Amino acid sequence: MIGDKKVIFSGMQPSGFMTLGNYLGALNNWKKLQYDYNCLYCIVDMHAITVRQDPAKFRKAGRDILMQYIASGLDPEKNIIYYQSHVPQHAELSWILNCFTYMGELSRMTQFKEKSQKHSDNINAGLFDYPVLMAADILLYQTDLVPVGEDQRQHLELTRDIAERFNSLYGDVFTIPEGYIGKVGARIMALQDPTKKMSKSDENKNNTIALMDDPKVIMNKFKKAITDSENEVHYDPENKPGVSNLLGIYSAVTGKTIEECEKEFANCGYGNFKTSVGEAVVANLEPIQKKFADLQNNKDYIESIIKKNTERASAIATKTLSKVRKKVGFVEKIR
Ligand code: AQP
Repeated sequence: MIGDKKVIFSGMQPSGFMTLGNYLGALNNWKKLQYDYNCLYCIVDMHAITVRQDPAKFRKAGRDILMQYIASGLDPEKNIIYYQSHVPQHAELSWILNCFTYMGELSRMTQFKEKSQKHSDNINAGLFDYPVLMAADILLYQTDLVPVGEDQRQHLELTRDIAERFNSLYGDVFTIPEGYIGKVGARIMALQDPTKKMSKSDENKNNTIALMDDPKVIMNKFKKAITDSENEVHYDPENKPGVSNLLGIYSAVTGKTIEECEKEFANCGYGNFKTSVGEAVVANLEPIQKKFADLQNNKDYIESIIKKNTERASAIATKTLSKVRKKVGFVEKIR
């Protein structure tokens, strides 16, 4: 708890340009949480270097994501919005927690197995250790709740195990976090291959809608989206993954139920359907794109936000870390 509100921690990797999937699946929900919780929304750049990044593109993506957080409606006064690499306590706690985590536990992590297959030329120790850094992110802020999708559930379980192990040795140091089960955010699939999720790092840009894509580009990508040969708009993710994905997107951006959307597009050919989905997305993103452009022209404001929020995050992180250092028996620092 901070004050009288529970703490929520979540983050996003600047591993590419933020997509409609990131927006509808994560940010859109984060926005709703900011009124009822004390939220930390981190840009997890240290996690992102577990796969190779081009430094110039990575820096730009990192800068943009912070502005996109704000442009999408996250209030930087209410929430703590900051870069993981600006608060070195993440790395420090991560090292300490490494010494309380077993190789066997990390070897069982599904994401590690998947990512090592995908990046078989670069199976680095950071990739293996990713869940411990994530545990440090969460435990540093005495987080109560972590909004996690299915793919991160195993990492949260490990975080809880590490925290319980540490607490059983040293007393109540860490809050044991729980998964935040809220309204499930839409899971958005790749436009050209609707059986896999839309991802920032996808090399085929026709698979993704970037939050900052030009309206013409967005319309074109929707026109090219894969559907099927039935020419009938109804929701059936198993047999009609392309159409169902487009319906899911339309429902998420308009706030209409899937049933309402199905009715709206009954007897409407796929061409018109795709155009309507594209137009709804363009309309939804327009105010975000406008706000983003304003923020880009306001460097001083952005810098002040970064400075203030790093200090706010550091203050909490320092408190937890001092306690941890004392508990494990490190000699006190002389100030
Ligand atoms: N397609 C998606 N639909 C719904 N939600 C999504 N998220 C990501 N893709 C979709 C949610 O966005 C947040 C970002 O998490 P992340 O940046 O830590 O990593 P990720 O989930 O691996 O996102 P990407 O875009 O797929 O990145 P890359 O390409 O680097 O792997 C999470 O809350 C996630 O659920």
